[in-house]
Amino acid sequence: MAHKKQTLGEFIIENQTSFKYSSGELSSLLNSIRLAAKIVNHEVNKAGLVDIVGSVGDVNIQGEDQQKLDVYANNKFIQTLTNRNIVCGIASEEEDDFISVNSRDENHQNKYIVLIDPLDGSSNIDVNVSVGTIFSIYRRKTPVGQPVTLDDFLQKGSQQVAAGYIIYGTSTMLVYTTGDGVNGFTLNPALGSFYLSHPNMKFPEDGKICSVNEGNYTHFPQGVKNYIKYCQKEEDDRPYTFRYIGSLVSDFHRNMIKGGIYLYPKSSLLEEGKLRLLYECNPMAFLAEQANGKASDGYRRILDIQPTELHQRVPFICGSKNMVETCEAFIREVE
Ligand code: AHM
Ligand code: MG
Repeated sequence: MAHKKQTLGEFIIENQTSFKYSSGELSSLLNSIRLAAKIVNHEVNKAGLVDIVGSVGDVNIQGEDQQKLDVYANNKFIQTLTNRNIVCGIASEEEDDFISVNSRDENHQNKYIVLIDPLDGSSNIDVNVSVGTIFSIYRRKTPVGQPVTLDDFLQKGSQQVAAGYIIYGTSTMLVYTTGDGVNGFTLNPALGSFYLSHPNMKFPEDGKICSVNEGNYTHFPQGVKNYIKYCQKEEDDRPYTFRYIGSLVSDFHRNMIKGGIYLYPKSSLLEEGKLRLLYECNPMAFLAEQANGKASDGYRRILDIQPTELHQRVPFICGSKNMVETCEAFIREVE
């Protein structure tokens, strides 16, 4: 007999009590992300139809052109999170500084802070390739009653209470963890509801997919070059397949389902790599570990890194456990 599929809303409520700080606020916060995801999804789907793609003219803190949909997604998530009056602070990859949510939370009673990459992989929008939203949730460190400070945002990834992503792909999915495994929900656009479609997601321990921008090969450290050559060698179960979408969320999602490794190493062009520790690497690392995978900068567990600035970048190696460990071994062998 076919089972009625659980909606994301039902799942959040039913799992609320298993969450150690359960007070309903985290559920409410996750629900506001679910709402913003639907709104942004609607807009992303229209991107080819209306004149919404293209640079707005602004240049963000990373020195990149901002696309209109980035701005739209950024505003929608911030607006939705602020309106619900659950968060005390928000930091976004698209904002220079963190936002202290004073407008609603005058007495600074709210406990949660959110870090968000509202539209990751946005260079893929104008060519109809999947993009994503990445979010990361912490409890504040400063006592309730005081305004948030930078320290609230510079917490180690291991302190995350929840993290997830939305993938705007052939179908739209919301995948998240609250530290008790990873679950994936697919949006039924006709009904406007997310349904549990991928319960308890796990990376296979080994994989055969390697996702890396090989255009940067000559600039990679020797250990990374050696690992790439190893992946390409005809031996045992190799060569592996190389697949690179250029949208972290999509590459991660595919590798989690099929088994694979994603690499954005440091290079002579980008000394710290490209990806941001707080908005991209920490949430993906939390998801990876919750799904039996692994995430490292080549030497250290991503979740153990003490952040020193909001927009900090870090080399990122993430995916099936055995593949990440082999890659780390190649990197260590050289240095
Ligand atoms: P963005 O935040 O500007 O979109 O950049 C992050 C994206 C990742 O999603 C993707 O994996 C990577 O940048 C691709 O970078 P590159 O084009 O250098 O390979
Ligand atoms: Mg990004």
